Amino acid sequence: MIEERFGMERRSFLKLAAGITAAIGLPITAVPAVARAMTSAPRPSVIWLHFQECTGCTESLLRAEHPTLEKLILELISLDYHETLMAAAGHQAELARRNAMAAHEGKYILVVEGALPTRDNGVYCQIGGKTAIELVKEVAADAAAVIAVGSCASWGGMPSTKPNPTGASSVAEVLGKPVLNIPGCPPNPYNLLTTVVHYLTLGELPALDDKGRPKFAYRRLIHDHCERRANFDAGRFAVQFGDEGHRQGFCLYKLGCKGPETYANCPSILFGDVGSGAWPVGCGHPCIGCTEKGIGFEKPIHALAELLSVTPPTQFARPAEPQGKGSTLATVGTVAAIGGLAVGIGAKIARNLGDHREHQEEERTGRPAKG
Ligand code: FSX
Ligand code: SF4
Ligand code: F3S
Repeated sequence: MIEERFGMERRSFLKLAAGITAAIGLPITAVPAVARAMTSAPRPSVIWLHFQECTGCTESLLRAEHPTLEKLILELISLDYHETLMAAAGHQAELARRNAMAAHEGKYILVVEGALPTRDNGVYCQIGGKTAIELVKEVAADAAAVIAVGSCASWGGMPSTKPNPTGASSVAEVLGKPVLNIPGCPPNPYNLLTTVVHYLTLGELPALDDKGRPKFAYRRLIHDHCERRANFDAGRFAVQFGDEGHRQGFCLYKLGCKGPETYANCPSILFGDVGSGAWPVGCGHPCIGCTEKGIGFEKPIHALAELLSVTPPTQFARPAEPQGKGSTLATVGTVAAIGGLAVGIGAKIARNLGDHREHQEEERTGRPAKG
């Protein structure tokens, strides 16, 4: 049954259910309850609206492989309106939306993908003769929950980039009330899946942070669970795309990586189910902070990130390479233990960054740097 319905073996399904159970913070004994909710809870009706966006959120969901995530998500919900996926068009599509709203009044989930233009009474995005603002208010009025998927819907994202000619705004701003935000451009589909399973299992949405994001996915800095973090702590940086440090997989901080000021679980859950390294930094590109309002699409890609945390995590082995003048995790740990804690580590990091600035100066001028 599981094989047919979800397109995956029972064993893989249980493994996935166990992963989701852990992600939503339930004990391992809750795995059967989560699996039961996934297989037998009534499928909630979902109305999915699209506004100013690139449809990358939907695309990243549909193109996920192994297990076929889209099959799983589409099996858990009853997707009654989705402009990209529905066969209906025009009046038929409008009818499908109205029918779903009437049949599941107060019980359906509204998912919004894309920002909403608010300038000039919202005329820059209209569907079926209604502006995005009118449509989202109408559908949200009787929804049991509203989920903003992607950075555009969560905080304006790409369309709200200055000078923001259309006044692109988030769902929460337009509705004037908090909604559940799953930012990312695109967001990781596992975070939507986990949110849906949380709702099916416990009958409520997961706990949110102060930006409306589920804590299970956005409570930690990317920098604190990045596989290159030991290189950061050791002062080993790529300084140019394609240089030796870049080829060696060193830290991308100096190329503008925003991992130190961006909260998301990208390095832990990866993208596309193709194995390790399948996330921006893993592929050699600095994180642009796409999940973070005020960072993604706002801070220049090469601008240095603010270091929100300087305490090294303990889960990574220290890098084995002989290069670099920085400390090892062990010495950093000792510095912390001796009493400097973040201050000592901050000084260490500052020194590593300083070494690098000298190096850049030497490269620029061709002369040894002073000091
Ligand atoms: Fe936005 Fe989603 Fe970026 Fe694109 O639609 S979050 S532009 S990936 O697709 O809304
Ligand atoms: Fe990883 Fe970026 Fe932090 Fe370097 S700065 S450790 S690449 S998140
Ligand atoms: Fe976005 Fe950075 Fe993750 S760019 S996808 S938040 S690594």
